[in-house]
Amino acid sequence: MKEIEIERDDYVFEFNYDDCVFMELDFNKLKYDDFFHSCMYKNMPCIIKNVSSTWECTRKWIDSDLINYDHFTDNYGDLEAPVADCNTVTYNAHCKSNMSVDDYVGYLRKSEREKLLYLKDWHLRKIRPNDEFYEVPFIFASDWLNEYALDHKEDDFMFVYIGPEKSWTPLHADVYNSYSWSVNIVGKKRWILFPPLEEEKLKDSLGNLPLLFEYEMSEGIKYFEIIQEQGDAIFVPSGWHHQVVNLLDTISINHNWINACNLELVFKALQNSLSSIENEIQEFKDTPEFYSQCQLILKSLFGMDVTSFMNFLCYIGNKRLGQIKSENNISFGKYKLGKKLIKLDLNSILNVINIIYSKPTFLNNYLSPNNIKDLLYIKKLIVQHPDINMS
Ligand SMILES: O=C(O)CCC(=O)C(=O)O
Repeated sequence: MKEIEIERDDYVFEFNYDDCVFMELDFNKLKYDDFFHSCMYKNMPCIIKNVSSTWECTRKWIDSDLINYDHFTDNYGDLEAPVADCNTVTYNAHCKSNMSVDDYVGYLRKSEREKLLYLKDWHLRKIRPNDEFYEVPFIFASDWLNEYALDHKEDDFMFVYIGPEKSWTPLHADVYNSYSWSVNIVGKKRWILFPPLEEEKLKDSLGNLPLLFEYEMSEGIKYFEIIQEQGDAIFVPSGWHHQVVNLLDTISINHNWINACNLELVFKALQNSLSSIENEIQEFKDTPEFYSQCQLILKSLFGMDVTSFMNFLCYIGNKRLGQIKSENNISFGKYKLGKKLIKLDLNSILNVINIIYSKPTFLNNYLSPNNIKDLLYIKKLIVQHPDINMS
């Protein structure tokens, strides 16, 4: 079993986007520590070549360098999948509806396609858990978000995307301010990525982002334009806005994920979102429901509320505390988490607990007595554990 491990244990998280450069790495030569240092820990994007050559879907989903339509109708035809209409927009997003894979492939097969339909966010791995059509690359295996979803049998963050040439995804940052990775099984994509806060320069006077960044807007804006070829993975760091266009008929596999390296960024994004909501509805500040209403709005805008974040944090914290001594520390059924990585996980959790404790209003208004008890318990165990504290 492959172990994922960091070699050093003195990581200090600092992000400097002023002189960021876009890196290209080769999966066949890559060590976990290299990816960890150059990308995850610095929150910098990269392309990783040659990721999917051994995957079953690379053999089965491609026919003469194009999508193998028959494979999809024969194996998945009866399944339903969400499909976005790239020509129809409501509330700054594409209209989405469900379609059978048979009907969608029927649409793709046509030489003249009147519409521009993009099948996306399809939970095929969840629907077919025994169908091992791809492997999570080891560099992306420290993934608390999908670990939590799988352990709790909740909706996961692992998707298949199928889009014809010219289909596109509007400008956005990922759910919860998470990382994402995406591998092209077949086809080609153009990505435009913006370092955090560059997107502010694109907003209109009401604070709205455009659906798509156009090159005419590029004056004074820092961005990266990246072509992702077949077999390439792209790593999209936390809080980097991005937009994507399929340059050929393309299938990709995409995950969103959170781990020790971006936990603080996720928590800060949640807090920022909560502060904006509080400001937005401040005239109700003296009503007894104010904070519960803020939580409800947070859930709908950010995707998760404070309670869900605390449950997630405490679950991973307790699990890692148990894993420090045990051998029961397997990720995605095939990667063993190294001891230094587990220590790093616990230290990042301790760091966020300390941030929470430095904000008494947040603590008093949003945390339940049980949340507070759980956080204190985890903090005590981490601080007192002879093997954990890295500082
Ligand atoms: O491939 C696409 O169209 C969009 C993917 C994306 O935005 C992501 O994985 O974060």
